[in-house]
Amino acid sequence: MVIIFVATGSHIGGLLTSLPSFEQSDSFRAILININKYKKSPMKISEIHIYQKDQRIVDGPYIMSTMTLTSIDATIIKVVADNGLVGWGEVSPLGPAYQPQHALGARAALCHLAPDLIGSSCLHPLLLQRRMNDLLNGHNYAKAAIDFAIMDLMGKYYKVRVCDLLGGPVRERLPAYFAISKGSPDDTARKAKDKLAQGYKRLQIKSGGRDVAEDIEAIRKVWEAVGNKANLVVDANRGMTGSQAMQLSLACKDIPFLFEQPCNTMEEVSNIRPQIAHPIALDENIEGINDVLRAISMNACDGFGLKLTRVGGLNAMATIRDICEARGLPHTCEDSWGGDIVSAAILHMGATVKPAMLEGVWTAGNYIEESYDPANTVACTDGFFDLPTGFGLGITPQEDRIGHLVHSF
Ligand code: 0XW
Ligand code: MG
Repeated sequence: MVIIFVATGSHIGGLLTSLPSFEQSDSFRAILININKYKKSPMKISEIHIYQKDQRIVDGPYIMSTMTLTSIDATIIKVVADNGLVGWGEVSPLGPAYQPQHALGARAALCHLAPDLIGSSCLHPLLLQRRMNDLLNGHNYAKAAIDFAIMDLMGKYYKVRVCDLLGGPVRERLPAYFAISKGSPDDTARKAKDKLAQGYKRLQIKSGGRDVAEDIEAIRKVWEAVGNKANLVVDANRGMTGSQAMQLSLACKDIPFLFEQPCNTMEEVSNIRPQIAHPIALDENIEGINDVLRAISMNACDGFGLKLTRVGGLNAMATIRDICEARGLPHTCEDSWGGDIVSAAILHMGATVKPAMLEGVWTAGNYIEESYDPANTVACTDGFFDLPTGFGLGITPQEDRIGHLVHSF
């Protein structure tokens, strides 16, 4: 006679005392313990630790149309699960004025969320996202840090990489692009030539916030320097009026480039779109899934510059990725700034994007003086990034490299 028991952990003890002798033997206990081992016990959040780190900008300052930066205030989070596994997250807003994201705001939001997240499952990112939305409206950028850490934990738990959890990588090497900090036309052209020689096939020229004639001269000199050996992007970071953007585009209509976020609002950009000579990508206007749907409904652009933390993290970005693929809208995978943790998340996301849809990936690695995990640092070689190989994000930050602990829950 075969007795088949399906016992949960909590009933094993009682069951054993009431069973005939064999069933009270060590061999039967070993079988039950094995069953219990394979029962997917939910992994729960047991601790959340928040670190603050100042990231000095190497070769700075970093100059865009609306600001000049010399250092970034980064927030790193360490989420410890009840089985001892650790997941890492990070958010590094590009200063307090770039967008409605602020380092102090990120830490305030995380301090608000953390106590209620203790005890939550680490295996259900969608449920966690909804829980966070119930607790705090908006603040996608702060919630993204939690999202990164949970995906990191899930990967470690299931012994897979984050890109596997996001649908699977289409490649192991990701094409990078280089953003040239705003400078003189000659300096910009020299840097463009230098970066092309280093293997970058997509070059972003910063414009706006100065006389349009100087922007036009910089674009012309870059075109003379690199020609069509690289895909050119002119990124105004919202710093132009519609008339300035039209003037620039029409003055350079013989030069192919993608015009990124020329004006401040989606309405201004969609107004000029029919009158200019270049395809348009929206960047700063995209702060979540709904903004992508609004841009599509307004027929406002031809693609996007997508920042992982701004839109809410990896899972939100995966939804946007699929919408863009369905509508043939190429995009980047990037973030405003960030160290190895953000960079790894960018690569894992970028690896799942259909190649024809990926404009390129960007990380702040070139501008950051020390990595969180020197053994697995995310680095660009010959214009490409190698996808991390370890489980989860594949990054193991060293605690003496992630700044100082500011809050623990
Ligand atoms: C080039 N970036 C990704 C770096 C800075 O965050 C700005 C941003 C952009 O595209 O504007
Ligand atoms: Mg941009």
